[in-house]
Amino acid sequence: MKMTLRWFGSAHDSVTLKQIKQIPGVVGVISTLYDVPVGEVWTRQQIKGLKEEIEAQGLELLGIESVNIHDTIKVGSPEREKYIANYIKTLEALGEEGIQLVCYNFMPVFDWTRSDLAKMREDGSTVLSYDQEVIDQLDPDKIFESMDHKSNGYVLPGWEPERMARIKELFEMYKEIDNEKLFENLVYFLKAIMPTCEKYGIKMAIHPDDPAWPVFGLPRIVINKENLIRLTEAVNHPCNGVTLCTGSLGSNPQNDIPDIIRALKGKIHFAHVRNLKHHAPGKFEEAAHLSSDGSMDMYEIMKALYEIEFDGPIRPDHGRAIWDEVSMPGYGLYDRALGATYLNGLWEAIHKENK
Ligand code: DNO
Repeated sequence: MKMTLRWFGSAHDSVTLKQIKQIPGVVGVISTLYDVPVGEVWTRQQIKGLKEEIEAQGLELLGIESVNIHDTIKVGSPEREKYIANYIKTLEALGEEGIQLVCYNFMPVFDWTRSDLAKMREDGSTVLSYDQEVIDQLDPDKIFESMDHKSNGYVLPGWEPERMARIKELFEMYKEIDNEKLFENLVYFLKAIMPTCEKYGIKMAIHPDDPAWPVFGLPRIVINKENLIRLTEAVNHPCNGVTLCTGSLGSNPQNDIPDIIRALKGKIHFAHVRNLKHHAPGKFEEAAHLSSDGSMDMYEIMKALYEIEFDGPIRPDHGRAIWDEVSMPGYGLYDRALGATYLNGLWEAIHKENK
């Protein structure tokens, strides 16, 4: 595996490439063109600029998270053809620049959802948390405000203000869309882009829905082993794969993560590894990466990745806000650096045990 950190670009991230370079064992970053609106074509020039900035600090750009999918593709309206054509142009530009991993999600309207971005823990650190009862009280129109309010002034990934301003319209678009329709539209999209992915060796890695169940009555399909396998079989191509996100899939304790990893051998192109603490069904908070701080066995997760010979990029995921750091919630330097080091430690031990 290749240890990486997510980086939002110098205009949007509180963390610098120089700091990332100093985390032992981190060889690259996963980044994006944060300012390009969803659906627009990325140019080679823009991608080259990003790549060169990263390489100048001795790091590699090991993948994109995310090239987001336009809502017309998700709902399958006639305008999707234009946006699929744009997506293909973006993939071509990425391919020409040698980028071979694209993470994306197929969640309607909202990307990841949390009820609190700064839940105070006993030790004074704060974490992102989720409580279905709180979400159920919220008007979906208002959730952007409540998320934005606690974002420390950063634009949250997937919560772009220009999309959120159209939230009513977005909900309207999904009125007729159920799980099956959404799945069909996903398959349609993947089939359309696979020839381009094949040409450039670009691996598409779908990110699971977070949390792994329907929110605000919107359909959600990337939520468990069965659905992930169904998707990899529906478009059975080496470029069609998964971002194994332990935190998203693990929001539902029924999901046995090591078992999902083994079942998806060869289909996991990217891994997000983090821990959660479950309080009750539908209620959890994010934790430090360490197994004993949350509900997941991180050793078993890393062991399963080792066993399937996972060799793609991996990254620690959301960290706690600690040591007075102010950053985009979940994306500070300190706790993610601790996470990367811990995951590297587990990997080294597993590797030596297996020699
Ligand atoms: C949140 C992230 C998501 C993820 C996208 C992938 O912190 O896990 O925004 O990057 O869903 O497209």
